[in-house]
Amino acid sequence: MTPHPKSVLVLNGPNLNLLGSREPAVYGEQTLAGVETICRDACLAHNFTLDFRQSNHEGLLIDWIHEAGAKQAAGALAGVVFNAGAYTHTSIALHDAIKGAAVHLIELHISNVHAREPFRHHSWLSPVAQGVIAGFGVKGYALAITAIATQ
Ligand code: CA2
Repeated sequence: MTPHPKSVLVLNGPNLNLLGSREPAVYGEQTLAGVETICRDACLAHNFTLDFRQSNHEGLLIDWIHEAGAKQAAGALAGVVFNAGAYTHTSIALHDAIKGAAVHLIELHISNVHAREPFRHHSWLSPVAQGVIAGFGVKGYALAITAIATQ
C-alpha cells in the first residue's frame, strides 16, 4: 500500500498578507495567493500535501510551531518552511518554540536580508533552523520544499 503522503507546513508571519500590494522592488509582484500556488506545485512534485498559513500574531505562530512538532513526532509532517517576517529579528519566543518543538524548519526570506538594513542582519531563528534561504524571491519557497524533500 502507498504510504499516506506527509505534509509540509508553510508559515508566513506579519505583513506577508500585503505581498504584491507594495514594495515590488524588494518583494516582487507576486501575491501571497501566488506564493501558495508555487508551494502547492512544489509539494505536488514531491508527493507532499501542503498546509499554508499566514498570521500577523506572534502567539498564533508559536501555537502552530507546537502543533507542527506534534505532527512531526507522529510521522505526518516532513518539515516547516517559515518566513517569520520581522519577527525573525525580534522574537526569542519563536526561537524557543522551534527549539522546544524540535521541528525541522527552514527559515525563508524573499529578500536578501543581509544586503538590507543592519537591523535585518540578525536572526533569532537561524540558530534553531536546519538551514536558511534568502534572496531568491518567492522562488525560494519552492527551493525550501525541495530541500525538505531531499533531506
Ligand atoms: O524578505 C523577507 O521575506 C522578509 O522576511 C520580509 C519581512 C521583513 O521584515 C524581513 O526583514 C524580511 C517583511 C514582510 C512584509 O512584506 C510586505 C510586502 C509588501 C508590502 C508591505 C510589506
